[in-house]
Amino acid sequence: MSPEQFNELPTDEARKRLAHCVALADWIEKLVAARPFSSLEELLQTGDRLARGWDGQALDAALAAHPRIGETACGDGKEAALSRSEQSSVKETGDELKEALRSGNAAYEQRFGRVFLIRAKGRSGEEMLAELRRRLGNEAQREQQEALDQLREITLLRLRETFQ
Ligand code: 2AL
Repeated sequence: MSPEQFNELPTDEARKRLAHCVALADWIEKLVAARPFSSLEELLQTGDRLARGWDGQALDAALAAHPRIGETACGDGKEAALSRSEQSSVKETGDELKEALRSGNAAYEQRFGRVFLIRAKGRSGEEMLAELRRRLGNEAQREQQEALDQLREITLLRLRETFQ
């Protein structure tokens, strides 16, 4: 789909075309309402600007669509397929790393009360484990901001792919 085609869609259809980017109806609504876009860059910048308004509540709501790092997303939806492709680097890693991610995820959930979120695309399993361990040392407010930044990166990657 091109930005021009997106501009022309009925509101409901336009919402559906963004549904896999993030499980936040408000962000989708605002991006659809911001049409028409004169370029892909403008569309992406608007998506980014809107995502910078997310808070802790938005983070908790959106996490529902992000399986743990190292756990294959089930389901045949577009979102699950995206998640599997984003996390493909972990699939090829060894059992030791998978186990380290599993116990790191558990420690993170105990410490912060939500799933560890990281933009997986472009990162190896080792890199994600190192980030998980580093972020476990964050103070809660700082970690919430890092998680929100990661959520924004994932969403913008998915948005970009929607228009290719
Ligand atoms: C994910 C996911 O499914 N894709 C991605 O980039 N990150 N999950 C997660 N817990 O961070």
